[in-house]
Amino acid sequence: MAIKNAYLNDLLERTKKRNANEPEFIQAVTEVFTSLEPVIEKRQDLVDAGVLERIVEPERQIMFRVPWTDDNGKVHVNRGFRVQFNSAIGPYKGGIRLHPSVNLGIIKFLGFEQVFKNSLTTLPMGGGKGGSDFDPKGKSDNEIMNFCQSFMTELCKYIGADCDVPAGDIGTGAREVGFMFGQYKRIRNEWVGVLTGKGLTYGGSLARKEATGFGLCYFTNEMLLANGTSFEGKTVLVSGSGNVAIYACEKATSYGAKVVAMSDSNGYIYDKNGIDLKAIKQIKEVERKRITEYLKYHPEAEYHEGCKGIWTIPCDIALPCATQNEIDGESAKILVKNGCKVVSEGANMPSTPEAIETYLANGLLYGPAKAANAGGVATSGLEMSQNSMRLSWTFEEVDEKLHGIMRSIFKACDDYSKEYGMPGNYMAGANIAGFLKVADAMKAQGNV
Ligand code: NDP
Ligand code: 2IT
Repeated sequence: MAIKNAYLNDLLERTKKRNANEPEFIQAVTEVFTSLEPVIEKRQDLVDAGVLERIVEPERQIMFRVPWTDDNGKVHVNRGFRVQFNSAIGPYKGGIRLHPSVNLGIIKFLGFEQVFKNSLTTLPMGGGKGGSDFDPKGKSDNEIMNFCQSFMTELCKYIGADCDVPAGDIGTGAREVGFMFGQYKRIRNEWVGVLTGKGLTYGGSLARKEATGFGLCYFTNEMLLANGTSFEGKTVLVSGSGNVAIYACEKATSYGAKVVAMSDSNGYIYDKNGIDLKAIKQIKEVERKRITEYLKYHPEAEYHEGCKGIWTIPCDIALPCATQNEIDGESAKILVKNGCKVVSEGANMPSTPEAIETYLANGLLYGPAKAANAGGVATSGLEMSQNSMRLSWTFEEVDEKLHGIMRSIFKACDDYSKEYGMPGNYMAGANIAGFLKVADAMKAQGNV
C-alpha cells in the first residue's frame, strides 16, 4: 500500500519521525493516508488549510499518576492517559482501556481511529481515548474500585458532558464505569452524562451493552446483502469473548449463522456444534473466568492454547473482536486458503497491513473497524441524547436507531468507495467519508 502523492508521503514521513516510538499510531495514520490520495488530489483547499498536519496531532494529551492501594495495603502506581484528539464536530468521545499493554502510542492510535469512526456515526461527536496500564485481571471488586476512584480523581479535571465523555473499552465495563461515574459525581457535585455505558438504574441506555456486537452484525449483514449473500448457514469465527464478541456471536447466530469458535488471551475453543452462548456469558460475564471453563459445559468441544490458532479453523466469515493486530499476514493467508470470504472487524485495528493487503488481493469482503464497530460509540451518542433530554428510550427504539445508523454507515462506505474510484473497497470508503466531514468542519472553524 505505497503512497504516491508527494505531499502525503512527506507528511507521513514527518509524522513517523515525530512519533517514532508509537508503531500502532503510525500504522493507523498510514492506513488513513493511503485511502486519502484521491481526496487530496481533488481538495487542494484542505491542504492549504493545513487540515492534515493538524489532524495527526492530538489537540491535547494528558498523562497522570494513578496511585491505589491493594487489599493487603500495598501501594501501586499506574499511569493514566486521556488523549483529546479532535473536537471539530463535537465533544471528545471515546472509551477507556484498562490493560497492561496500554501506553501513549496505543491510546493515540485508538483516539485517531475514533475521530473518523465518530464522524461516520452521523452524530456530533469528536474523538478521544483514554486508559491505563492497570491490569484488572485477578483484582478484587474493592481493588477495582480503589483504582477507578483514583483514576477519576485526576481525570475529572479534564472531562465533562459537553467537553469529553469517556466510556468502556477493553477491561472497562459497566462495573468500572459505575465506580468512575460515582467518583466524578462526588467530586463535582453534579449529575450529568459525563460517561456512557452506565448502569440502567442511573442513566445508562438500553442496548448499549449489546450495541457494538449487534452493530457489527448489522453492518456486516448490509455488506453481505449488497454483495448477494447473507449470514444464513455460514460458519463464523469470533475472536475474543468480551463485550463485543459475546453480542456479535448472539446477533450472527440470530441471523442464521453458526459461530464455531471464540477465544480469550490464553486460548480458543472450537465447538463444531455451534457455541453455547449461555455458557460463555456465565463464564465471562458472571464468573469472570477463563474460556477453557467451556469444556466443563461441553466436554466434546476442543480447547487450544494460544490465540492465533483460531484463524486456522475453516470458516466463511471471520469477526475479530479481541484486540489490535490479532490477524497478521500469515493468518490472513490461512483464512483465505480455507475458504473465508468475509472479514469484518469488531475490534479496533485487528488486522495488520499485510492482512488487509491479503483480503483486498483475494477479493474478500472487508468491513473495516472504524465503520463496522461504530455501533458502540453511536449508541453512546444515543445515551448522551437521552441524558440531556432526561428520558429513556425502550430497547426497541435504541436498537432501531442503531440499526439505521449502521445501514447509513455502510451506505457511506459504499458510496464513497464508488465516488473515489475504488468500488467495494469499504476501508477506503470509510476513511474518506469519515475524514471529509471532520476536515470540512476544521477548515470552516479556521486554523485552530
Ligand atoms: P473486553 O475487555 O470486554 O474483552 C476483550 C476480549 O479480547 C477478551 O476476551 C480478552 O481476553 C481479549 N483480549 C484483549 N486483549 C487481548 C490480547 N492482547 N490478546 C488476545 N486477546 C485479547 O473488551 P471489548 O469486548 O469491549 O473490546 C474488544 C475490542 O473491541 C477492542 O479492540 C476494543 O477496542 C473494541 N471495541 C470495543 C467497543 C465497546 O463498546 N466495548 C466499541 C468498539 C470497539 P482476556 O479476557 O483473556 O484478556
Ligand atoms: O472503540 C470504541 O468505539 C469504544 N470503545 C466505544 C467508545 C464509546 O464512547 O462508546
